[in-house]
Amino acid sequence: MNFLEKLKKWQTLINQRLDQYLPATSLQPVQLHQAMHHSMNAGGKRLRPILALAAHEMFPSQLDPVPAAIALECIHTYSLIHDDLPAMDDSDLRRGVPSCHKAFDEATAILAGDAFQPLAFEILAQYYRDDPQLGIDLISMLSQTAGSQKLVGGQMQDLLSEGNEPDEGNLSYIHSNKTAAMIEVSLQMGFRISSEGENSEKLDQIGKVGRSLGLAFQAVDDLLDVTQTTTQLGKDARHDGESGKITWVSLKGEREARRLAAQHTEDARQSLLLIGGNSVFLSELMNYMLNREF
Ligand code: GRG
Repeated sequence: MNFLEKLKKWQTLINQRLDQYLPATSLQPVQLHQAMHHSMNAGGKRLRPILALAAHEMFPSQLDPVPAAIALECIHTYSLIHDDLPAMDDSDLRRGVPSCHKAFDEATAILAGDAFQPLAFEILAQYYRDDPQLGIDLISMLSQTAGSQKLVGGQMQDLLSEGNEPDEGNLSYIHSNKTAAMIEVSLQMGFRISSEGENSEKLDQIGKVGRSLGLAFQAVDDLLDVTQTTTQLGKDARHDGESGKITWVSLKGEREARRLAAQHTEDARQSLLLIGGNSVFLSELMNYMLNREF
């Protein structure tokens, strides 16, 4: 199986298994569950779950990494739903379909995002209960990442910075926390479930891979915002500039943003080499993420 076939296979696996973990749309309140399904099934790339599966594959274990992968996608999807709200990024389009508050209404979108958060932790508690230490570690890793000093903190700082003078230190803080933290924890959670998961040095090292990869991912995201169309992206193009957001492109220009993306990807690759194991797919995934067009 080549890289793209395997990527597709894993995307399909995640999409199929997701149905098992999400409350059915027939359950009360139907509108809330429909809103959750609307955003979750709108066609995301499932990169964070796939990063978790790829990190697990480096030193495979008998344990199933898919529930952890799905917990990650729950937190990611909540963050997208809330990011699109009028009080935040005010985006009408996400994953090629109307954003949750457009398809439903603001209150429903807030609640759908809210509901994804406990769902993520419930999935981890349920599916790793036979290994309580593993379950607690996974819950701890994901809750720290989703919290006020990482994902939520990065988002807060991003909102506070709109329209401000560009500041490189501030931009690094935002990107490290709003974007890279979730990529880092995706690799770390997948790795924690692997047979080397209790090796704290290697767990730190895969975190380093994730930080570099996350910064590369954000630089590519900034570039795509100015080079691609709304149809290609499935979300509003040129949105960053219009909302006065500071990005690597607005701060340093397209050329430098491209150089940074390549440099961070190379840093991630060098860090990955130090871990060993089967990193063939993860290494190809890094290239794919660097060269992605949406
Ligand atoms: C609301 C707490 C809170 C956080 C929001 C996700 C986020 C933080 C903001 C979205 C805006 C943005 C451009 C973030 C950085 C890059 C990013 C997370 C892009 C979206 O991820 P993809 O491309 O999306 O993996 P899909 O739809 O494929 O899952």
